[in-house]
Amino acid sequence: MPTSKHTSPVDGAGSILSTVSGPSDANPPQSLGVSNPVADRLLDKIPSEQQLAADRPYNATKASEYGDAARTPAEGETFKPSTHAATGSTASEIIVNDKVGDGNPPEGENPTTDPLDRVRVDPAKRHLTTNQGVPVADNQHSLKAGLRGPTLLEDFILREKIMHFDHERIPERVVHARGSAAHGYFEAYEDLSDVTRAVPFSKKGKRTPVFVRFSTVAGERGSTDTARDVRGFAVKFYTEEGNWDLVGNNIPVFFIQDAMKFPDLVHAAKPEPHHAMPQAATAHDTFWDFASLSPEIAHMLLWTMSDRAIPRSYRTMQGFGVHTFRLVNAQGESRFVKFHWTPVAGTHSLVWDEAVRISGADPDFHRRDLWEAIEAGNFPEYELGLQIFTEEQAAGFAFDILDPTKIVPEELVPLRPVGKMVLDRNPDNFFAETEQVAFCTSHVVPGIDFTNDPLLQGRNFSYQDTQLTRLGGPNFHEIPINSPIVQIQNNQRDGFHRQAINRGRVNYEPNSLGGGCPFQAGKMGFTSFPERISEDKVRGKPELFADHYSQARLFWQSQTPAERNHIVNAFRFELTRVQTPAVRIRTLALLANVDDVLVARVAEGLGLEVPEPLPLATDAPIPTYPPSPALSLLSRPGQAGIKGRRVAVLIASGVDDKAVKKQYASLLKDGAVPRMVGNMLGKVKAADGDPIDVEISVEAGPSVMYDAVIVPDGAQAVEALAKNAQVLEFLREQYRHGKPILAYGAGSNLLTKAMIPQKLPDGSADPGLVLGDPANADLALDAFKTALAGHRVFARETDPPSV
Ligand code: HDE
Repeated sequence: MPTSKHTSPVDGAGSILSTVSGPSDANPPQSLGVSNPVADRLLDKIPSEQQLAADRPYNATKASEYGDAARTPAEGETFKPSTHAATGSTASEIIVNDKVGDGNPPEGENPTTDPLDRVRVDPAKRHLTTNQGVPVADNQHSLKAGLRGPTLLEDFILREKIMHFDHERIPERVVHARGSAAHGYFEAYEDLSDVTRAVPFSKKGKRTPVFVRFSTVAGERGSTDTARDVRGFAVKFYTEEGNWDLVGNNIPVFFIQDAMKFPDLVHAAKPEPHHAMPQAATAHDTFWDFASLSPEIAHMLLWTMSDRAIPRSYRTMQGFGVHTFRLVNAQGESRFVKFHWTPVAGTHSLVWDEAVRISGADPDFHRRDLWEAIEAGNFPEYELGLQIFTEEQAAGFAFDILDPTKIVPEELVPLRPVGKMVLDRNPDNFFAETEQVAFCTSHVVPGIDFTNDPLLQGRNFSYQDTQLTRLGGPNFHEIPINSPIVQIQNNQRDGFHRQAINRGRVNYEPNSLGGGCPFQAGKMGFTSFPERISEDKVRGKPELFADHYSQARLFWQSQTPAERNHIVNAFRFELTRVQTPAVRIRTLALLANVDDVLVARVAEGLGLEVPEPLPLATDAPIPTYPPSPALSLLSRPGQAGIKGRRVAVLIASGVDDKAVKKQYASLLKDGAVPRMVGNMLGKVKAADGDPIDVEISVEAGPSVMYDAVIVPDGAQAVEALAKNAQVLEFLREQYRHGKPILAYGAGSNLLTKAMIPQKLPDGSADPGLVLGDPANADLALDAFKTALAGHRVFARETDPPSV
């Protein structure tokens, strides 16, 4: 044992002033000879740091890392330094200036996780600067050698501005490139701690901030919102135990059963590689070639050819976690769970002809709708429902719960409503938030765990990996929208765009020089559910995955007649655009395994015979299911009434202004969004009273922008409107797309001119066509509102359309 002890108060001071070597064992010096605040802190720092190391003679938790003991990880040991200086990087950290701060280094703090306000930038009363903060005198001109001379390389202001502009784009997401997002919160209805320790469910009324991004899958960043496609429904919960990302879709199943097939699926669905067409569409040969050779896709195809793939709004579509996940409680008990989001506004979709026209009229249709709804305080709401079931229940199902092409029918495991999500704030900046948000299925929190669904397992790699390229490095968690609301503390360091300035020299664990911090959390931390596995290492799929058709059939049989018609039409449309006859026939052979009527109708639409069905992948008996009404879009009309519905009020000179304004105000009062639509902008002269401002022309806001239309009374107005073929087309489209139409008095002449039938094709009364008596205007308006709340009149549809 070294025994040397200093006798003079400065003995050993030189070692404290050095960064290499020192006495073997010594009392610390009492003085460094000089005295100033930094040296005084150094005099405290080094001995205190050395004491910290001495306080930890060995790693006491080491033994707990082995065998059964490792199942419950021990909390790391920590040691309190005698001075705060001990764990600092430098004694000079107390020096104060405007850049380094107040000289009072925060203990146990990571301000990169503070609320977003810390990075919201507002230029009020500020002059322009460069990125180095240099005031910019002239933002109009580059620096030239003479007014007519060449631009000088010296112009650092121009170069910085152009350089930044040149690099404004980042790679778009390889899938789900087109999206829109909003902030909000999730509020729990009840305490679910009996089934999960996940904090968002820990007590009734608990609110957790969320950021939600909705997206299409196949289209590029600037593609249309209303393409036929699956919609992403990704929710980031900012919990007190870290971020939980529930990265779901608006359809509860998926195309494939193993992550290995994802690149093939996406290549087949994206524009064909030789000519890069078509954009945002599966209606082309390569998709259907792949699909018809991958019969596990059958169930998903039924969903994507249904109206689910053309939602009316992000506010009116469901969301699903798709995979089976686990819930784990504080006792370590696990149950399986499926996540369902159900829109309070009901599930409503577009019709295909309308979706196609919207793509031209307003490719931002869904983005605009979400933005406008939130700006108006009409906050989109979704109820979260859980299907919770045990391993024993799962073992009794006719399908494998690890197969992402299967649902758990609600008749088998009902939905348990557990909370509500409200989206109540638009982002400040699309790029900083919506574009830079990074969802990863591997972001889970204690209480939520994975299953062995082979798609989910692959996703857990993919999402983190893709951010490296998209967001430029491993520090994407520091981008403000991605940082959690709780501390990030670990020994990960450096990399592109690192923002945290880690204090101290300790960047490893275990350590003694940092007092053991940050230490492992032990049982309060995330522990994986210890599922027992004893199997051969293989490539392959479980046998039940080989049933490709029973749930596709269940879906088809659960649809209303109108929904079935739409599915047939969608197959017909997509396969008509396909050019290779063999691909069409093979797809029919696939559908022949789903339903005889379905395949016969699609075949007829293609001018083909129904071929022999594709061979089945299994001899095992195929399960049958009773129809599930919950699978029809019409089973969830919602509770929003006419809130958020857009109504065109057609006007022209001669309109009865009092009546029109009254209808307008009444719709507004019920939360609808009326607009005065005319031949062109400007004022129209009313029959009596004040002129009315046209808000938008039929040209700029065609029929597909509205959920319904009101045609006013007034012979002169009707005559003016009737002269505009766009108005007549407007009304015909309203009719064709099943939308409620209210015509007062002479307004019905406009309907006649547009050749709109007054009865349904089967001769019965049309509930969406209200011919109002101007003398009894309120009665008609009420009938119109009821029709509007009911969304559409599918009974008008004929194939081909008669209007
Ligand atoms: Fe994704 N998916 N995915 N996916 N996915 C991505 O991650 C991937 C799958 C979903 O708004 C990418 O950050 C693989 C199913 C949504 O930012 C990428 C597989 C479901 C979003 C990726 C799947 C989804 C993505 C692209 C099969 C529904 C958008 C950019 C193994 C449950 C999230 C990114 C947002 C995005 C990979 C299958 C939903 C490439 C490998 C199943 C909502 O990592």
